[in-house]
Amino acid sequence: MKLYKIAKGSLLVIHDAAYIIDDDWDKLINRDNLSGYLQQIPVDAIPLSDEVYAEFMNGPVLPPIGSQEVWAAGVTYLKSRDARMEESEASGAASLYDKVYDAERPELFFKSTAQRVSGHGREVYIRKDSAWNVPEPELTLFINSKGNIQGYTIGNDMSSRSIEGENALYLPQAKIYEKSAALGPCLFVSAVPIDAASAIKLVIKRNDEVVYEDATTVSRIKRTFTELVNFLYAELSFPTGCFLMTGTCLVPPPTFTLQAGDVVEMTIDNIGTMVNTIAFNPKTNQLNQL
Ligand code: DO4
Ligand code: MG
Repeated sequence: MKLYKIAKGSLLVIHDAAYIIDDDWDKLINRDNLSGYLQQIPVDAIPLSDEVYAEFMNGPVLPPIGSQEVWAAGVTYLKSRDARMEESEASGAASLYDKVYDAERPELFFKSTAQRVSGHGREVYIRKDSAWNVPEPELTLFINSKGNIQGYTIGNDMSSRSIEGENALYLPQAKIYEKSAALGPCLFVSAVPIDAASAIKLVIKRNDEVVYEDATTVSRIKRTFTELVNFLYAELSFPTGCFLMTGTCLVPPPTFTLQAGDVVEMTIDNIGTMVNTIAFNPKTNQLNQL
């Protein structure tokens, strides 16, 4: 089942039929057994006609988030560990990434408030004070307030490799700025955990030409989702639930950096494709001293 957040409420797509749900988004998704609740919707509701459904799907889709915080896990795939060890060699921080990959405690960091999150079909930003920028496609969990995973979406954990590589203590600046996170296009809800064989694919286009393309599967993750959730919820409460990006498994080569106008397409089996265009924030100014 796919649950979309749209301007008029929520759109549920189940067994090739679509239904509008009127509930408040936070209330709708923050429940135990979300999949059981959604499965009951067709019993009382009338499906949308094909024309109305198509009209909704051609309109803007909002990121599937209400008031939740977005958190992220790091260095959960070998690819991320190796890329970060390489970029931080000069700063002397390479061993941090090596150690955290094997440690019992995972790397978890705050990524975004809901208001800074972008969505499918929208822009994400690169920093003007960063020379090396990449998107990070991440399977993202929606966890309810009780700590139970209720759904999955695609997360774009935009990152400045030059700022993080300069000094690991700059991580919040490399990761948290306006529109540095995107979620979408929908929440995939299932009674069983998402298939570990699900493929994650990243395509980056510049002037309509593919400049980077790669894919792998969720199964290559080092940690279990439960392990990540347990550490995140150990001393934090999330009254309306929380989104957790589970780490990147794809990193473009060191010679690659994003440019304004690039189009980033992230696809995860069962969830769909999220497309973002890269831009600079028109409201910020380059700092003179940099
Ligand atoms: O250690 C820094 C961030 C790691 C990260 O974002 C990732 O592995 O996806
Ligand atoms: Mg990441």
